[in-house]
Amino acid sequence: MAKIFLLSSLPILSVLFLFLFLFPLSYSQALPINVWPKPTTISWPIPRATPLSPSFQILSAYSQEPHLQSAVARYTRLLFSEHHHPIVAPAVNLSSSPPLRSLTLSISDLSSPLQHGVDESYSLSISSSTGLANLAAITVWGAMRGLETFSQLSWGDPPVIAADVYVADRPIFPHRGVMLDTSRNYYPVEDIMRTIEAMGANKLNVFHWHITDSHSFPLLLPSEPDLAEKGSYGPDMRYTPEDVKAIVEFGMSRGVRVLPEIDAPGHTGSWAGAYPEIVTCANMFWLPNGLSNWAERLASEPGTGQLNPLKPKTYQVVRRVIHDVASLFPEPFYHAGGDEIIPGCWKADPGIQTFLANGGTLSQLLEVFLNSTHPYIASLNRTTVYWEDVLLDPLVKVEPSTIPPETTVLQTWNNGPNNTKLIVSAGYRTIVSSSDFYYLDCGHGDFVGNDSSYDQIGSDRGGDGGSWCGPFKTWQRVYDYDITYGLSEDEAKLVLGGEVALWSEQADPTVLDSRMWPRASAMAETLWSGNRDQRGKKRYAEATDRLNDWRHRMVGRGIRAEPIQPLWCRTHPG
Ligand code: CP6
Repeated sequence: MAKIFLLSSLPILSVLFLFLFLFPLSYSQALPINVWPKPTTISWPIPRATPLSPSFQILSAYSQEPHLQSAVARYTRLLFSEHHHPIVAPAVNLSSSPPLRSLTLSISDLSSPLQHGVDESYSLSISSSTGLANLAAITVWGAMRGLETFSQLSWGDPPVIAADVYVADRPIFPHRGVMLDTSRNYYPVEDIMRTIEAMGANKLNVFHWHITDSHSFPLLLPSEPDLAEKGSYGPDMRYTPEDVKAIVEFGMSRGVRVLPEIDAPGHTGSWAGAYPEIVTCANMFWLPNGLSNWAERLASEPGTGQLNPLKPKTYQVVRRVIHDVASLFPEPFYHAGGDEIIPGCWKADPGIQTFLANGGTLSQLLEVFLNSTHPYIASLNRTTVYWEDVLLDPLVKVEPSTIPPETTVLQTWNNGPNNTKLIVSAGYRTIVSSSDFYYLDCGHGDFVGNDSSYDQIGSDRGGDGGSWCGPFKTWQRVYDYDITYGLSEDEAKLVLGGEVALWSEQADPTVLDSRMWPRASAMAETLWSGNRDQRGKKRYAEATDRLNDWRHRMVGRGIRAEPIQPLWCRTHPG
């Protein structure tokens, strides 16, 4: 009986054996190679390295694709640069095979444009016996992801590369973004480009550019030049159409879309320099106890200025702005803002007072604005992205028919997973940037006592008359966040991805890199391949060493990412 039992359960036992002994070996033990974000599958049966031949070449038959060619040239340089290394070289032996001579690219669909949902998968194999490596991808953009992985499999000077590795990789979420606010403080073009460069290296693919706000309007538009001329911080703090073209091109060469946001109708105080007649409460400032004039102003934020939905002139200006932005940015998503309408700001206008006295509501006011702008944006073949407020803010939320789900994406920010659920259960696609996890600006000296003293002192980030978004988000907190938490499978399908946000009340180029990196890298991995190991456990310990090495590599590439640990932790591993 016992014998029969043993015999019949032999297959089960052997599976159990495999599971208990081999599984932990192959999965829980960190490979000595560090790639960030971790590929979906990577196998390296015998950890060994092979030198890159001094005549090593990336072979691409696609010279007609200039963005790919620029990536090939960039990665070839990077592989042989002395600055691109993990903190400690992986402790592996050199293989006895000849050096690696080439990496050959093969791409099946050269014409897929860089847009939402484009295929970013790739597979990569490095064979030491033949001295050849191959990178296969469906699209140019997938090939760029594979080139990045290839570069991270290499280290040393002269360089070696992991031998006999096989990688098959693709992202979980199609939208993996970084938002940068260039209105509160100005960022020169080179800082934006450096950020996009780092994004590509982290396999992030959407640069959400919050270009304008109440503080400044730095975008020079051909049909509405007065907005920047009167609304920017100065002539040398404007983005010209040539700057925009250069940034968009730079993004294409890194597989990063540039998604513009012109926030309206709220957050438009800066439009009043050119058009005071279409902006309500333009000379008033938002404090928690009500609107205030300049003399009483204590906080560092103008807070508001709102476009007047009842003035026909508003739509002449807004449409020209939308038209120009759509012709400058090829991106099929257009972010139209729609956040944080402050009722008191609209109520400061006599025309709006009459509208409300006659039974009109604030929601109807916002509907008037959206009904006159959303169809226009759609007519330019753009999907409109709004902040969640247009659906969720009880004071101004609009009829869903005003924002049809087919042409609308809603970006959540205010209240974590519950808001995400409200958005997707109403049938909208969503981008998650919950401030509790993904707002990177918060927590640097913004809380200085109880609420009222905080507002009086006014040395804070000044946000919105007292909103407080501390404490500082650690990389672990960013990494830990599951953006589809609490959603059904069908609801989760409407989550396009996520964005970390760097609002700039207390950020400018001097702190850009360290505020952004490596915390944005943490989200990059969670959205690319998840934050759990093969057994479903959160992979902090393993991720810490890898992120530490990745941060070091980023610094080598000119990104001043902040440290997450002392060097000692990698030079004296446990
Ligand atoms: N500016 C704009 C902001 C914020 C938003 N929109 C913001 C609100 C709360 C916090 C941080 C930033 N500064 N235009 C919200 C989308 Cl905590």
